[in-house]
Amino acid sequence: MPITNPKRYTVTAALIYANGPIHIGHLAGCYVPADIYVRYLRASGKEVAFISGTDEHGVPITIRAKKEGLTPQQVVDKYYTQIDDSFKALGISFDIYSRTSKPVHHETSREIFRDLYDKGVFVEETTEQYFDETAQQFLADRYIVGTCPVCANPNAYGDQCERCGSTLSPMELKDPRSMLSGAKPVMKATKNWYLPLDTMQPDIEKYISKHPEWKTNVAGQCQSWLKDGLKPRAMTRDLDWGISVPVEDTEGKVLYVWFEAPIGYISATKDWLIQKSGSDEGWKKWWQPAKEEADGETKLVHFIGKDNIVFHCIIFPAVLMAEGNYILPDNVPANEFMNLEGDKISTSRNWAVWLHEYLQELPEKQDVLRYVLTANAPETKDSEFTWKDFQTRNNSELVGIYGNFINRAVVLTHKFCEGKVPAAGELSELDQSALQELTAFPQRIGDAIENYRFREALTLIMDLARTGNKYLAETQPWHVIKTDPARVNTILNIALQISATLSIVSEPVLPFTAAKIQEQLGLSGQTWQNAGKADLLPAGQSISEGKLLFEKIEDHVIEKQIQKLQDSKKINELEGKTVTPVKPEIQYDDFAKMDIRIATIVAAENVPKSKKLLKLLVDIGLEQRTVLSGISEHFKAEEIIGKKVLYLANLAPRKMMGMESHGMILMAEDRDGSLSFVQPGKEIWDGGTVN
Ligand code: B3M
Ligand code: ZN
Repeated sequence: MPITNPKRYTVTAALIYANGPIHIGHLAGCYVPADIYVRYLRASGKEVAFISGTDEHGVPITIRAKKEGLTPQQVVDKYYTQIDDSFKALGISFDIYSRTSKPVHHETSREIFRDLYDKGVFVEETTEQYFDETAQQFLADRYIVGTCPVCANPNAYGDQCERCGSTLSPMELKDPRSMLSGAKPVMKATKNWYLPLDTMQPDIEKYISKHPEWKTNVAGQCQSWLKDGLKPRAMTRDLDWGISVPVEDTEGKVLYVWFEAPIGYISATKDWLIQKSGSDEGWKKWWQPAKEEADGETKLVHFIGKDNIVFHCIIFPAVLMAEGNYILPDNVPANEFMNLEGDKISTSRNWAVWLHEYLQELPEKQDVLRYVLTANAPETKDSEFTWKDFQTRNNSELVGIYGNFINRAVVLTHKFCEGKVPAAGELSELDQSALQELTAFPQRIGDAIENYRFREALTLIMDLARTGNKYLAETQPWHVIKTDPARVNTILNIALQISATLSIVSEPVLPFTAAKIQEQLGLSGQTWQNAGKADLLPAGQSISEGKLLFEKIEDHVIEKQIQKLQDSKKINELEGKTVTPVKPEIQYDDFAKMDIRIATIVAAENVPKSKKLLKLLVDIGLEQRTVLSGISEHFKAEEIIGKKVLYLANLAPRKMMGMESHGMILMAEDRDGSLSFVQPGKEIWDGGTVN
């Protein structure tokens, strides 16, 4: 059962690898929802620690270093700064953005490892692993390349083939070689320490069964791991970048990155306190059960993307349970993935919207991005970001509904009430029902956020803005002013009170906008509990005219972004990152059925009314045949007469544009989509066969 009335919240957001910049997938999957949750808790007066930082160890870092020609330390320094800066600029309000390279993290991880080691939790095991004799190093899966058993890609990794997407193990690769030296790796025995998840399974099952409230996508992944049966997992690895193992004779080994990275949340909490007050005193209340009832309970919530579920729901809790002094995650509201313009987001293919670039190219639009990512959050299934949708949501929702309402309330106050909050008079039925609706919103929005339904919360926020617009449309102060100015005072008072509440309840999603509105309205120090009240703004208070909250986004802005993505696609094609996978295996007999031979094009002409087809006459030795070929966008008829080609002679005839086409000319297609005839390397007579 979830903790229902916690005294405080420890909220974490994944410690992303410091090996590349942040993109919208990370934001939608983890950081924006986490920030909404935390901002809501703070507004509700809750005690919260919002913890995150970078994960600076593991193979992803060393691989990146090799690629960029930097040391691992240079890589993590470079990306830590970039990531930290761009999160800040987007208004992600971490209490601490720490790093797993900090001494406090090394110490904390080593302590916990040593504690489990001393308690005899780990199982020591010697296994055979690939070893590079030239580099004198054991090879992590990612450091082994070879031929993919599925698609024959000669550069598949030991854990995955990036061409066909297959998950692999190093032993499956054909012709394995080391990425470090190019040498053929040999098998060598190595000793490591394993967390016996198999024997811990009953305890883990018990823990998970206490949380029927977890999201179905999260519970589903846990169940499938449990059903397959948990296996012992090595908590030390043969690698030279990471945290040294606090046990004798373990040179060349480090702590498994997924053992220590989640401990990073604990060390980051200590780092936060150290930075605040010079000592880590008090860290325990965020991580350990209360000693006395009066200390109250702490609710631990991990925000992550779906690829990290097993580590946060099974492995990290197993470590914490084995240690024994810690609270366990109360919820892990992981999101699914966000796709981009019809394709999976991919760093290596540069198919992403990068946060640092967004902030530069679309300045002052942090809230627009936060809004769109929340409206399309992949909460229950994968979702999709498109620039067109981004534009529509901005123009018709943020400008058309939200901005429009606030703007009208403020402008009308200046026009009719000298820029001061007018006093409300007697309330009509319409006024009363608008105020009644207003009162209910904060609680409904809060409930949605507390239950990790951020899309629903945003819909409700926009419904409140719609309520405001509807109220103005129905009360029509711009007409009423001519006959009943006192009535206008009441209407605008109510419109301004709605604006005030709207600013409070939308602050978690739109913090920059909420701050602007509150500055305009002269509203400060309000809590969630006050939201919905009809007297947030005292009569007589000055309202400043302010600027427009949102601007329309023009087509050319969006087109530039779409063009950028198209450019990446072209580069990928040229670099061969999108090669068509090999078709399923066939037998020689399948091939032998085809009659491919050399032929000469003896005549060619355009087919009237067809954009693509050329009508060709080919000499195949025995006879001349008519072939309709879809190549007129690539070749002019007169240029190709006399060309030798490969010709599939026994393809069943087909009717096209009222003519019969016999056989098929074989063409090769280049990366950019251009075509070429496939020609024999020497003069071969027409009718010569290809086998
Ligand atoms: N560094 C994976 C990632 O960056 C991993 C998360 C750790 S959370 C403790 O996606
Ligand atoms: Zn493959």
